[in-house]
Amino acid sequence: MKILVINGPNLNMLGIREPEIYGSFTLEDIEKELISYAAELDSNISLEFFRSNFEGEIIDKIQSALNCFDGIIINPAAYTHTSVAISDAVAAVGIKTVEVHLSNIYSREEFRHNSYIAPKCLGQVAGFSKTGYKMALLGLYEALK
Ligand code: CA2
Repeated sequence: MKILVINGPNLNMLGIREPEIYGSFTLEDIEKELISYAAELDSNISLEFFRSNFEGEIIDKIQSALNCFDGIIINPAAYTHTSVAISDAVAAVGIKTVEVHLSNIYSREEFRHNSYIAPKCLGQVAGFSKTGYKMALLGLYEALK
């Protein structure tokens, strides 16, 4: 089972800035934990990680997943609230996708309450910090196996 994990803009700043909102761990910490968790769940799970600040690169990566990946975990970061194009890409490839947010976007500013991408996803996990990525993987795994 091949799972693509996509992280959007500014998430490379984790562990460097704003620890009071996003925690003091790095994106690499999240990726390492997810690799360990995947191995615990099922040795047949393989993960590939991709991170970009650019909307078009994220769309290219989603399109390239067609016929290559069984599932996608995506934290689109700020593009969550703006990107019809990423939403269209997720719908176009038809790959089961789970949206993740470290923070609870519904308890933050009003503009963060809408996701253009979540309606095209199997589900959304928000507010559980880095554990959310593991929750997303478990949900995808159960849906795909
Ligand atoms: O809670 C999440 O995971 C978000 O996707 C994070 C985005 C935000 O725009 C979404 O509304 C919710 C922001 C990512 C920025 O990450 C930073 C990490 C450390 C320091 C500064 C930014």
